Amino acid sequence: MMKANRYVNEWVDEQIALCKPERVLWIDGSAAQQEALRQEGFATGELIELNQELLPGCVYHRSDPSDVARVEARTFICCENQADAGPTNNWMAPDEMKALLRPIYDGCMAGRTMYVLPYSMAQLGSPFAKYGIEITDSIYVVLSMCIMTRAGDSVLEAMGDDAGFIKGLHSKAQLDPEQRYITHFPQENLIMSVNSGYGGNALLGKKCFALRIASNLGRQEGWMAEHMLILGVENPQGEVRYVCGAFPSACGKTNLAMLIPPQVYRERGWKCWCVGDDIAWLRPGPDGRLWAVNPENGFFGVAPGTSEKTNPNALASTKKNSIFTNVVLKPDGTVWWEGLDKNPPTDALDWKGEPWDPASGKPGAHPNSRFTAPAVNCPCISPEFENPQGVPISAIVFGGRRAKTAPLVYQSRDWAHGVFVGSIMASEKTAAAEGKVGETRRDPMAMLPFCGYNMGDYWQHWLDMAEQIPNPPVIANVNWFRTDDEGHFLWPGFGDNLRVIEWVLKRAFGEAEAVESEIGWLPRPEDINLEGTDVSRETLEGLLTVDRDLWRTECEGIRAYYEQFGERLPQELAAELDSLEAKLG
Ligand code: GTP
Ligand code: SPV
Ligand code: MN
Repeated sequence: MMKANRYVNEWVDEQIALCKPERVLWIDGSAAQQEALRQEGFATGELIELNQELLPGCVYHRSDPSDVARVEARTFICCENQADAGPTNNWMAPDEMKALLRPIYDGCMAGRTMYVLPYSMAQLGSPFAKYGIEITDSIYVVLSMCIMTRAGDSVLEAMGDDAGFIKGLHSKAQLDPEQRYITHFPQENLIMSVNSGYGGNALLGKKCFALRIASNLGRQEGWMAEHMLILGVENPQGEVRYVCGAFPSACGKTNLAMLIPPQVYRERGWKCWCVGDDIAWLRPGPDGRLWAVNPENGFFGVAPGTSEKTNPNALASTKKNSIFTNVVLKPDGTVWWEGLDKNPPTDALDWKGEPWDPASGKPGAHPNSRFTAPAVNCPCISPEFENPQGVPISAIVFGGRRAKTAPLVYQSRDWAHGVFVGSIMASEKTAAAEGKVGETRRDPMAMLPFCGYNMGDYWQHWLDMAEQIPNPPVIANVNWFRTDDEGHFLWPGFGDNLRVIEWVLKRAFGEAEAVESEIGWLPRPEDINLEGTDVSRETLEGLLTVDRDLWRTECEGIRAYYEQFGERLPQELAAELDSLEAKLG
């Protein structure tokens, strides 16, 4: 067992004194220890073993029915000044929050084991890498973090005598929704999460560290932490170009990241490579381009809708050493969810563990049920996935679910206009967070729930980055979710999204045409390859229209949204909005 440095030990000792566990176990990252934890989880019922012939190394977990998604209303940024958290974050003063949390944590691990988990976000030793310690009382969290990050002794070794690790204290406590808090102290690199055991609330390396804390670090240190997938697109000449994509939760990042080219593309030699499906850390490189790594080591993907047809690479990733949460459990020890196939099982248990009748009309899997799968399992994982320097980014696409307003794709005129395009993103709400599904909300850069400081300052940071990247990626907006008057999607989506990405990447290299519109550059219909689809030219023309009336209304919404940022709204963005309104007349 590797010895932790004294800063780590001191902090862990303080948490032991607070949480009063019966015992403490340091996670070393070994397969033997993980197996022992699995066995313990089976014994306590925290985990259920799945069919080891069909799903070797896989386990099943149900979270508490009150604990199935991120809780944005109970997520806080605790910095000294409320203005620094900004109007879009919940805020409490650090001392006040700590005083509130102390009695909740006091003795919360009595009779339980405290697990101390050293982990790295990004490849160990990479210039991007940052280290963390997560303390937790959940075996499910430990095993999930062992998939999602690089964890164990090797991290303590890489940390050496450094005091600069990110501290994360997590306890399931009583899973009491009334006492649930997901809190961040950016000035202390500290995360405290209590009374939840699920997803982004509890796997502290993911949204809490790699986005909310890391966005603060990035601002201080001159880089960016973003809610983005990273996709490598190899053209028939064998050249691989990389694109990042920021879409809100449950809006298609995992699907685009693991895309399989349409048949006509495959026949010509196109290939796609997944570098990351949820988070990108981006730094300016010595060549003036922006370089990205995926700081994670696995996928925490939405299960419903994942199928052999929509995302075979994601499905293949889950076939071994994976965890399934809140899906349907079949009597043969395998799993099912809505959209997997057209044969809902009979005699199965639903996500709550109750006998499930597919004819009941109730979903068997929770809409935010997920798989946790190692990145190495993914058939299309990029050969550059482990590259400590990351990959050079040629394009950034923003996108959301917009039934009407946003066209299939448009390109920004330059970096500042691209920042504007990201800042005005909006999307219809999904099941990935608590609250009403379907309502449109503004979600700038898909970072609304994840930006760890004032969103106005964050936009300024984006604008300022331009100075460090003389050779910036092009920025575009995409929308796979435009519908006809009956609510049917007009664009086939999934693999066919490559047709749009191809145009965006060609624009980045000056290889494709575009026409100017009020909102930015649009492809001409002939610039999007429709070969092998049943999308008509007329449908595509419809997908590329910009409805001036809708956009005028949109501008009113943007103006109202911008207003809440007051002085923190960058001048350049205010000017972009004025200019858009002027163009629309
Ligand atoms: P998080 O993990 O929550 O950040 O989500 P994500 O952005 O990775 O979303 P994901 O790829 O898991 O997709 C969520 C849902 O969107 C699934 O139900 C998909 O089937 C659906 N979806 C993804 N891509 C497309 C698309 O191109 N068209 C349509 N119509 N649906 C899509
Ligand atoms: C998201 O909601 O964007 C996710 C899932 O990726 S969670 O880890 O719960 O944040
Ligand atoms: Mn996400």
